Amino acid sequence: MTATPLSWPELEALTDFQIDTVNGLTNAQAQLRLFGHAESDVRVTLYRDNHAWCPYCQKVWLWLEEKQIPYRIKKVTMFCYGKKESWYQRMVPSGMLPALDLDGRIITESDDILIALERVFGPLVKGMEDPAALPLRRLERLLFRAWCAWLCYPVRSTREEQRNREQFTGVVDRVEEALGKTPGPYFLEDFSVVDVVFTPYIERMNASLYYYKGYSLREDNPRLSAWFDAMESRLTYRGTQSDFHTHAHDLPPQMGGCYENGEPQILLNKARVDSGPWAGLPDVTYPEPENSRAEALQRVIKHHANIIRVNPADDNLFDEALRCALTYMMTGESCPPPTGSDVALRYLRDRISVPRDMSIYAAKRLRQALEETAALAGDRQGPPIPTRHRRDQDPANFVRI
Ligand SMILES: N[C@@H](CCC(=O)N[C@@H](CS)C(=O)NCC(=O)O)C(=O)O
Repeated sequence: MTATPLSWPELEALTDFQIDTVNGLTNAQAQLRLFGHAESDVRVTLYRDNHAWCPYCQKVWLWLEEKQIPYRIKKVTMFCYGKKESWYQRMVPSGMLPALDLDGRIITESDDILIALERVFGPLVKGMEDPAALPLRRLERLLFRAWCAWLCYPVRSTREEQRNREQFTGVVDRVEEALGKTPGPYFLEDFSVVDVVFTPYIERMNASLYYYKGYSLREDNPRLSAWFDAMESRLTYRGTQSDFHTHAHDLPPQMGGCYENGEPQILLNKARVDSGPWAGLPDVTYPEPENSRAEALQRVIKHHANIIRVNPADDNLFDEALRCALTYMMTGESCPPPTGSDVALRYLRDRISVPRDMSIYAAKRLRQALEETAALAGDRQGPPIPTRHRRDQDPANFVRI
């Protein structure tokens, strides 16, 4: 069956998705988190990136969410996305994120931020400087360095590539061993600050190595796999969780480059991440929530004027094409978009950012609907995603109109 595109009001009638950003589940849109407290109880402001992507911000974010500390969120532009806000550079001259205002005192460096928060609000099960946490924190940095050495530098020979890979998997074996020392899935007896410290980069390693090296961290290592599953059982983590596509394309400018290794597996992996199907990728394994399509639809409707404005295509053409994709996503009926709209639909497909725009399953649904609708118009791809900067995502261009 084919359908004609629904109008915006008709689409709006198909979603009742709503979240309480302030007191509800962990989400990337909130500017205030109260967890049932009064606003006058807020002692903390977290300065973080607009894109809800910065790994060091995710660490502090997850900690605050787990401890349910009331806090405000102020979003700042990262250098590779656009111009850093001058008010922020006056406060933090390096412009680095995250920063935290705790009772009027500005703290930078994510580890120092967590230590300062622990002093006021108590540890997250164990303190950052607890003798049980310290060796694991060192192991996390070792893993991080081995990952950078493998991913972020060009190699001169396959031997060098192999050595880098072995150096990384050697540290992964030590992580597996550390996870094996406790009866449960976490690094210590219970979920703790140590899991929070490991989370941002393990998530980014899983995505980037799958995409650039054809290596599946989550699938190849049983204890890390169980650890990921345990993390995904936490609604806090789910709210901060990103997907393979977002990481694969946000990492290169931040890391100064990500280098492919030319293995046949990466061609398959890259095709999956870039063109789908997105369902079943090992970036998420908890069951898909029933409202993921309704979420994707609500998020697009809310920002549709801007989404259409920033798309390089003609506004009317893309308005109709986008409604075709959304109609298909919600009704399952194929809805042929206007001729020539394949590029415009794929431009958006390539620029859904998780969790900034929507949660991981909502993004998979939307990417899939955009791709399948684009395929009805043709096989032209959008302009390549830049690898040295992401000014195509400059927050200044998305200011509400
Ligand atoms: N050691 C710092 C590292 C923080 C860091 O590298 N932040 C990056 C983002 S991931 C940053 O703010 N870079 C400047 C920018 O991108 O604007 C920490 O732990 O907080």
